[in-house]
Amino acid sequence: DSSDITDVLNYTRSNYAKPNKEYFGAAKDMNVIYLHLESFQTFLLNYKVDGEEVTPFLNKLMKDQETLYFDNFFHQTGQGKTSDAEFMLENSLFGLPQGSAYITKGQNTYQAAPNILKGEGYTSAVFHGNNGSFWNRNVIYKQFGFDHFYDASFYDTSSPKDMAEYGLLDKPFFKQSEPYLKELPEPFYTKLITVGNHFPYKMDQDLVTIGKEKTGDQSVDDYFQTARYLDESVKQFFQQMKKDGLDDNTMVVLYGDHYGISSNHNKAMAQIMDKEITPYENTNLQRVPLFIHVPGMKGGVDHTYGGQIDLLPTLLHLLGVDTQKYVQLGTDLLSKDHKEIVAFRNGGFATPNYFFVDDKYYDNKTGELLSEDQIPEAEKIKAEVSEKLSISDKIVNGDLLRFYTPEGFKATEPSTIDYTNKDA
Ligand code: GP9
Ligand code: MN
Repeated sequence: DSSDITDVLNYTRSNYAKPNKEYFGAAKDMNVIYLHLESFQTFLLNYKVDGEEVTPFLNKLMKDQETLYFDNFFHQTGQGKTSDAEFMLENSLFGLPQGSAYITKGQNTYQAAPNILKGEGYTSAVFHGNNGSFWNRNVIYKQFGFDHFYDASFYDTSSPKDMAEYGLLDKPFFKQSEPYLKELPEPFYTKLITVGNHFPYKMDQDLVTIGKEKTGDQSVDDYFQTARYLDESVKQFFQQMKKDGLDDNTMVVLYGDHYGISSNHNKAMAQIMDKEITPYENTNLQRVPLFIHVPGMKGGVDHTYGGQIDLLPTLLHLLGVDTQKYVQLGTDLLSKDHKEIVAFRNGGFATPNYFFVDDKYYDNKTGELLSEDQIPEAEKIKAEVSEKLSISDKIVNGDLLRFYTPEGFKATEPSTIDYTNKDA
């Protein structure tokens, strides 16, 4: 009931991490573009097939002067896969332990990024070359306050060569998104969701520009080809932005949504990684990339441990927006108060010192199994992780945000939002 919101507010208030002065407002009033890198795992970066880099563009971006690259960033998704990743990014709330909150909690009240940023003068939009109803997006996006949703009906999907299993391939998708993006009033908050690098990673051989791997496991071997295509698509997108004069006033955030290669493929992955994929190594593989490119900002490689739940407060602080009054479960990755405990959806966790996986502890320097009594703080961290997850579940299951409206926050009435394509 409504008294539960008091516990929630006590929790978020005591876990608040104040912004880092060096970065607060570094992207003030800039446009925001999220590039959702489908099924993209960190191990792809700097990986070579036949002596050739799979992701030359992203490898360069890692070293860019104005890009922060996080090499200890993890996905925290569950069964809701893409939708869980989106849910965390828009709300700083976890997806549910079972199913997808996008589907079962599509009518809840949220304090999502589009509505928060509307208060700062932003227009918001999502671009995705698949049907709008997939993952119930066309319903929940209204609850989040997205002004526009350019789904498949806004794109030319008539050429079979341009199509992947889940919609328009990334190169034509970025190309066809250009006119819509240019039309948006600035500043804007947007996300472009790619689909080309999706299981089972089959790609038209005419579009392929790098060899396959040779483990004999089809999806593992082909993964590098679709990842290369995604890398080229992202490069194309950056070129488009430059041409359109968006490069000097836009913050671009690129993130991997979840793993692409599941643990069913550990035998082939052992050949790729050149080591046995133990539960410890499997957890290492749950890293996904996070790039934050801000014109004029001092970049570099940041080794902070964090996850998708932490992205919204990080983003808002870079935009110079105070987050203290919002209910967010993550903390700003750049804050000195950020705690390096990455909670996984199943109760496991990763810290710079330990991994906790399937009820077992591993030393994160050596990968060795540890017993609980070798780690003085184990109980405490485990309890913190389960509290965080259960607070999040309480909020989402109880639709608790309807009982608390932060001062000055105003959500757009969902029934006034219309995503139908009038020209279709
Ligand atoms: C489809 C896409 C894929 O629209 O976002 O979702 P996933 O299968 O990765 O959860
Ligand atoms: Mn996905």
